Amino acid sequence: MSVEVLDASTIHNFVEDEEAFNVSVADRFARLDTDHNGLLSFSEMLKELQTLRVVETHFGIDVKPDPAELAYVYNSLFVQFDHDSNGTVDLEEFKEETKRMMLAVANGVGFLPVQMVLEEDSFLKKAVEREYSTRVAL
Ligand SMILES: [Ca+2]
Ligand SMILES: [Ca+2]
Repeated sequence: MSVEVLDASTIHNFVEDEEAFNVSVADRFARLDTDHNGLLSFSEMLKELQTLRVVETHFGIDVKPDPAELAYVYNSLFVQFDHDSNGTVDLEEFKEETKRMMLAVANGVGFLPVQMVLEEDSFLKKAVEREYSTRVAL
């Protein structure tokens, strides 16, 4: 994990850069799809859902909720990804929902840069790395 400074435009630029975003998403999808059937089951998605850290960072309080509560949260997140409710998440659903969540984070962040603790390898971290690399290119 590392502490990075980001604002809404960091996230918007990343999501709107179709190529960079699609590559990151496809790459993550392939790694999560451990049985390589092109679909993510709930157990395959669980690892990704855990990195979202929705529960732990809710209201800025670092809490460890009980397992039943967590299972409920992960289930409802999975349902959010599974747009056609067929019990699995395909690449298109994964991409759409990841994008939606990133934009929701961007709305929450707003235009003032904020410091966030980011997991290595998270999409937000990729957004920050992308911004650094374009800055260097300029
Ligand atoms: Ca699979
Ligand atoms: Ca589905």
